[in-house]
Amino acid sequence: MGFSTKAIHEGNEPDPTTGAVTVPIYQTSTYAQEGLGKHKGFEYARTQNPTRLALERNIAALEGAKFGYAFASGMAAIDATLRLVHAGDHVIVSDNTYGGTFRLFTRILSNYGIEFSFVDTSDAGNVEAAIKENTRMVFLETPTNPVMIISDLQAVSDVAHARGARVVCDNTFMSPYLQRPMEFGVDIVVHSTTKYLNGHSDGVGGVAVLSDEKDAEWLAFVQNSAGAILSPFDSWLVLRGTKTLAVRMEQHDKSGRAVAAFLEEHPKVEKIYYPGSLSHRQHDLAKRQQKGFGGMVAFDVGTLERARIVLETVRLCTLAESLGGVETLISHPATMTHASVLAETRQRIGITDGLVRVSVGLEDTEDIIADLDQALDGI
Ligand code: P1T
Repeated sequence: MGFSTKAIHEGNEPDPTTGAVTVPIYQTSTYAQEGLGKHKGFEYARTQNPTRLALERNIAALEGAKFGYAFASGMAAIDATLRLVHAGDHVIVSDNTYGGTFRLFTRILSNYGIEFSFVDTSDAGNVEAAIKENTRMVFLETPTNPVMIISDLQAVSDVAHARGARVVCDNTFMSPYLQRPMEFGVDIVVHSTTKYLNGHSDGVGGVAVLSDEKDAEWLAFVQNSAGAILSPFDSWLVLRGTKTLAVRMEQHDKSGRAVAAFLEEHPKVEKIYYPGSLSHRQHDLAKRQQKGFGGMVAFDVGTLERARIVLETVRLCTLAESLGGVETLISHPATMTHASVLAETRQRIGITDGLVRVSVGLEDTEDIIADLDQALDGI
């Protein structure tokens, strides 16, 4: 079955009671039971909900996983996934992740005896060198938010598995349409469904998918015990979103390439970050493990003042955090999404005060480019 067929049908069987072709929003907190221990597989809505279950099956199928668990946000999905490690365990993390991931690991989870090493995972050799006796997990984000560093999924998985560590990949920037990490050996894929999977900027959510039965059992236990579940309505919104994921990603990718090519030639732009560009040092690796390059483009205009002009002069693009929706969003990572990353780390990985990030939306490509052009003219 092809990707779009799965996206439209997996988990989306017509409703058994009415025949409704879209999965209903089961807005209920509990379910009537016929007798003690006798029920239809649904007892209480934190534990099971048919709308959420449909979404979990849908995204698991798209990533090529057996099991999926949906959470109240991308961060909740990442937090639940980290419950697979315990006090005394060591986790290796890409040194450029979404700022919220860095904050969760360094400010919260490190208080519970989990040790984190942040390394440049774009070189699998760095991962190998950082592995210790107690390393139980390698957490990758690829391409990274916002400077689009790529990690070699197969090489890192090989290195980690040789030492008995699981590999987790945050696949938010690509979506399963453009990259399926499990095909390269990754064990667990996490997403902020807030982004491309929902695709319409109208719901916050997250998901973790995996195939290992024991780990899946534990994640289900964590989902039910800690309770950071995705609501039925938000599950339904994401289910609706994934049906058009393929066509949306094709267009995000097409416009992303065009916007990157425009920015690369622009005299006011000092540097661009886009894996589809031949100037990206990992262009070949991106081509090997991704089906496209997507709609996320970052560019450096040199100073905070110049960045401010661009961010405040755009008319069509909206100055806002988040990404992956139908509308083009523009943001300033240093003060917005990555403000919680140490200043020294930000400088080292290229999140300078002059860096601007664009989530290229689904408006007409020439309108997006014209808007960026007039904003850059303001410099
Ligand atoms: O916002 P939430 O649904 O909790 O997802 C967190 C998250 C996780 N992983 C990646 C790669 C992300 O980009 C995010 C959220 N990112 C933004 C809000 C942003 O503007 O980059």
